[in-house]
Order: sequence, then structure tokens, then C-alpha cells
Amino acid sequence: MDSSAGEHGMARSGLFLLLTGLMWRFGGACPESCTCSISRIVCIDSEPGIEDFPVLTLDDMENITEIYIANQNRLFDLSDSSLRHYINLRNLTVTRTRLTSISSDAFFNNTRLQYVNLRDNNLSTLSWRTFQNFNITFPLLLSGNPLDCVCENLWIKLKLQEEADSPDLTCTDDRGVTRDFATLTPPDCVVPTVEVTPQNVTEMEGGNVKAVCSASGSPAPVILWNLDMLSTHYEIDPLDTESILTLTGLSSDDNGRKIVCSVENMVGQSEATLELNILFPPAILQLLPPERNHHWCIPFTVTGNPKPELRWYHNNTTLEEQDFIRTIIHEYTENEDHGCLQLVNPTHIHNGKYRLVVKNEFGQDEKTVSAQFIDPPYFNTTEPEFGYSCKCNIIVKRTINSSKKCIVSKLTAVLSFLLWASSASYTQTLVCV
Ligand SMILES: *[C@@H]1O[C@H](CO)[C@@H](O)[C@H](O)[C@H]1NC(C)=O
Ligand SMILES: *[C@@H]1O[C@H](CO)[C@@H](O)[C@H](O)[C@H]1NC(C)=O
Ligand SMILES: *[C@@H]1O[C@H](CO)[C@@H](O)[C@H](O)[C@H]1NC(C)=O
Ligand SMILES: *[C@@H]1O[C@H](CO)[C@@H](O)[C@H](O)[C@H]1NC(C)=O
Ligand SMILES: *[C@@H]1O[C@H](CO)[C@@H](O)[C@H](O)[C@H]1NC(C)=O
Ligand SMILES: *[C@@H]1O[C@H](CO)[C@@H](O)[C@H](O)[C@H]1NC(C)=O
Ligand SMILES: *[C@@H]1O[C@H](CO)[C@@H](O)[C@H](O)[C@H]1NC(C)=O
Ligand SMILES: *[C@@H]1O[C@H](CO)[C@@H](O)[C@H](O)[C@H]1NC(C)=O
Ligand SMILES: *[C@@H]1O[C@H](CO)[C@@H](O)[C@H](O)[C@H]1NC(C)=O
Ligand SMILES: CC(=O)N[C@H]1CO[C@H](CO)[C@@H](O)[C@@H]1O
Repeated sequence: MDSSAGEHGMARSGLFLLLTGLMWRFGGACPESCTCSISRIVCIDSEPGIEDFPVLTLDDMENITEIYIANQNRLFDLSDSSLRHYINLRNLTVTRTRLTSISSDAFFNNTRLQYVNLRDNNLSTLSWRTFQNFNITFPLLLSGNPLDCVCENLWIKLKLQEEADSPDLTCTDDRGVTRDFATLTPPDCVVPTVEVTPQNVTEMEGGNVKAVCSASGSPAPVILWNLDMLSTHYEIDPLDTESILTLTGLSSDDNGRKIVCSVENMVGQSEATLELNILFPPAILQLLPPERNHHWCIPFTVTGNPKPELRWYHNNTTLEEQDFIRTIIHEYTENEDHGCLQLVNPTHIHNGKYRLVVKNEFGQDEKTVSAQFIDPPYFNTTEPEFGYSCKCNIIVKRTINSSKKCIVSKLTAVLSFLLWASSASYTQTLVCV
């Protein structure tokens, strides 16, 4: 780095702070006490040292997978923003610094972290929330910190118990006595548990539901219903150790939704769900004219709970499904089925009106769409010679009177022409040469 910038750096620290947020736009630089490579940042020089995590360009920070920081006397905390842009960070070591606090959202964006070494710092407490967004499958490397024997740290003991080769960790109680973490039993300190009753409700659309989320744990946990995305009107009645949720006028949009009740205190977190099964009559949300994909498809979207039975009618007669005309559902979601009436090589006799009727025990719906797969071959019947001179060749070209050309695209169309000719009232002789 430019050395004159270093000399005046302190004097300009106010300005520096102002610019820090913008810095990545203009290209940040590796601090003097660090060495930065494409994937790795190492800061081990205590002079001049660093006060926060390096801020590089956004691209550079995204490519970093490992940060190693040691011997820093001016590094006190890890804030929400310290590691925000290091989204690919896997290995983090912060050791022999004066790190005293870690924000509970410090690792919010670092979901790829595999290894966190926080040995030999000044941490007295650490919240479980800090690690809630990812699995800590790595051992907790916390030794050498003056951890307090307090309720807030109990989760560390619980975590250590899960691990086969747990490291020896100690904490200091309020009389200044150092104790083994495994013996930590703070009073009034219990992981919360939660129960939702009922867990599963089946109710008609428009109906009402009442559910209770009850929690235990110490200190008394906070109870929270997650009602994001819910369409139904709701009310929450919070009591001491439980919370009552009342849903009125159930909306079919909420069918299949799982409403989560989560409870948490300083020791940990727990959650339970209420599942909504809302019954409602079927509806055809969409029925479109045929589209040609690999095969022809009459696309539709239907809804209903229970899932409706589908029936098709063609020109008002029941359509019997078979290999070349059948219903295909290609996407099931909680509430909607998206599909096709699939037709393989339809001809003009398949033209006409298609009516879809959907039915379940609560009602039915129907919609009709017109389909024109292939135009009937063109004949100008007012022309006197029509039909007396018709040439067609195998390839697909049909010539009437040699000057008028009726070009049909495929061999099947020639067949369809023959079918058309035989089924229609057309009686003229067809001569092919
Ligand atoms: C970051 O990594 C990507 C691919 O992993 C690479 O294309 C890009 O050049 C790297 N950026 C820098 C600044 O090294
Ligand atoms: C996580 O990263 C994204 C993109 O880098 C950013 O927009 C967001 O603010 C970050 N979240 C937090 C909590 O830092
Ligand atoms: C991360 O740390 C683990 C454990 O020390 C080590 O095995 C691994 O090689 C490190 N990965 C990187 C990318 O530095
Ligand atoms: C460690 O943190 C405590 C506050 O928790 C503070 O009083 C003490 O000065 C810190 N020690 C060092 C060496 O930073
Ligand atoms: C967390 O760990 C469990 C089991 O070890 C695994 O099934 C799950 O996919 C992991 N989740 C994440 C987000 O890594
Ligand atoms: C809830 O009820 C529905 C319908 O009775 C059933 O399909 C579903 O499996 C139930 N879910 C649970 C978690 O019991
Ligand atoms: C088909 O049935 C509907 C009602 O079921 C009726 O309105 C319509 O006239 C019928 N169309 C034909 C061509 O029979
Ligand atoms: C259905 O009606 C259409 C248009 O009225 C007609 O072209 C088609 O040949 C009819 N198909 C059947 C099988 O009745
Ligand atoms: C049909 O043929 C007659 C006589 O040749 C001509 O007058 C008329 O325009 C033709 N109609 C069409 C639709 O081509
Ligand atoms: C419109 C047209 O070209 N008509 C001709 C059809 O063919 C006969 C003979 O086969 C002619 O006489 C017509 O003029």
C-alpha cells in the first residue's frame, strides 16, 4: 500500500469511516498488517494492526475462502457487517486478539463456514444465535477465553455433549472460580420446548381455526408465530406461557400451509407447526387454446381440495382417453395442478370444442376452449371443375387444376385430407396421379 496514505491514515480516520461503506465500489486495498491473495487473507502483524476486518473490492471479498487473524490488539468485536460480503468464507481463525463480543448476526451471510477457531480471545459470553444459520459440525474452538459460567453460555455445554471428542473447556463462576464446562448448571436455565395443538386441522374454506402454541423453558421463552404469506385473517392472543392463534374465514390459498410457532430464550430455540388442510370446491383457473410443443397440448390449471376428478368432452361427447389423447399433469403444487390434454398428431377431425369438467365432493367447474389443429383442405366449391382434376403426389403437394396449389405440410395431412373427404358430404371423385 501507498506509505503516505498510511502516515496520515489516523488523522483521516473520520473520513475513512465515512468512506468505508463506499470503498468497495472504488476498490479496497489489503491493510498493511495483512497479506491478501485471491482466496486467503492473513493478518498476523500487530503493528500497525487492524481494528476491523479488511474491506476489499466486492469481487475480491466474495472469492475469499479463508481468513486468519492473530496478534491484533485493537480488534474488539465482530459486528453484523464485518464478514457480510465474505459469502464464500469456509475457514475463519481469530486468535490472540482482544475480541470481546460477536454480534448474533455476524455470520448471517457466511453459510459455507466449516471451521471457526476463536481460541485465546477475550470472549466472556457467546450467544447460540451467532451460529443458528448453519450447522456447526466443526468442534467449537473456544478455549483460552474467559467464558463466564452463566446461563447464556449453557448452549456451549449442550453442544459439547453432542460431540464425541469434546475439547476441555472451562468457565469462571461469579466467585472467580474456574470450573469445567461440563459441570455448568446455572439456575433457572432450561432449553425451551414447544407444542402446538392441534398440529393438523382439516376445515372447510371460510371456516375458523383456533390453535394454541405452548412453551416451557427458563427464562420464559418468547413465543412467535410465523404468519408471513398467510392470506387468512388472523389474531394472536399472547398469554404468559402460550399464544393463541385464531384464524377466521380460511382462505383456500392457505391450503397445505405449515404455520410455524417458534420459541426461544437465551439457552436455545425450538419450533412446532400447525398444518392447514382446507377443503374447497374445484375451479379451472386456466384453459388455453392448443399449443404445439413436441405434441399438441391444450394447457390447463385446476385447483380444488380434495384434488378434483377431470373429464373432457369433445363437441359435446365424452372424450375417451387413450394413448394419443390423454391428460398429463406435469406440475403438482400444493394447490394447483398444471397439465395438458395431450394430442399426438391430431387431424382436423379433432378440431372443435373441448370442454373440461372438474369435480370433487364440494362442487364442480367447467370451461370450454376451441381447437383448430389443422385447417381443412381448401376447396373452392364454386369452381365448376373442382374435383374433376386433382393431382396429388406422395410428397405432400396437391394441385387442383395445376394452377391452384394447395400445399399441406405433412404426409399425415394428405391422409387427413382423405379422411375429411370420405367423412364429409363431398362426393366428387378424387383423382390422384
Ligand atoms: C473470483 O473467482 C471467479 C471464479 O471462481 C473468477 O472468475 C474471478 O476472476 C475471481 N475474481 C478475482 C478478483 O480473482
Ligand atoms: C448478505 O449479503 C448480501 C449480498 O452480498 C447483502 O445484500 C446483505 O445485506 C447481506 N446480509 C447481511 C445480514 O449482511
Ligand atoms: C480449513 O480448515 C480445515 C481444518 O483445519 C483444513 O483441513 C482445511 O484444509 C482448511 N481449508 C481451507 C480452504 O483452508
Ligand atoms: C476483556 O473484556 C472485558 C469486558 O468483558 C474488559 O473489561 C477487559 O478489559 C477486556 N480485556 C482485554 C485484555 O481486552
Ligand atoms: C445440517 O446437518 C444435517 C445433518 O448433519 C444435514 O442433513 C443438513 O442438510 C445440514 N443442513 C445444512 C444447511 O447444511
Ligand atoms: C394432516 O392431515 C392431512 C389430511 O388429513 C394428511 O394428509 C397429513 O399427512 C397430516 N399431516 C400430519 C403432519 O399429520
Ligand atoms: C354443447 O352443450 C352445451 C351445454 O352443455 C350447449 O350449450 C351447446 O349448445 C352444445 N353444443 C352443441 C354443438 O351441441
Ligand atoms: C367437431 O366439430 C368441429 C367443428 O365444428 C369439426 O371440424 C370436427 O370435425 C368435429 N369433430 C368430431 C369428431 O365431431
Ligand atoms: C372461387 O372460385 C370462383 C370462381 O372461380 C371465384 O370467383 C371466387 O373468388 C373463388 N373464391 C375463393 C374464396 O377463392
Ligand atoms: C381456373 C382454371 O384454371 N380452370 C381450368 C381448370 O382446368 C380446365 C381443363 O382441365 C380448364 O379448362 C380451366 O380453365
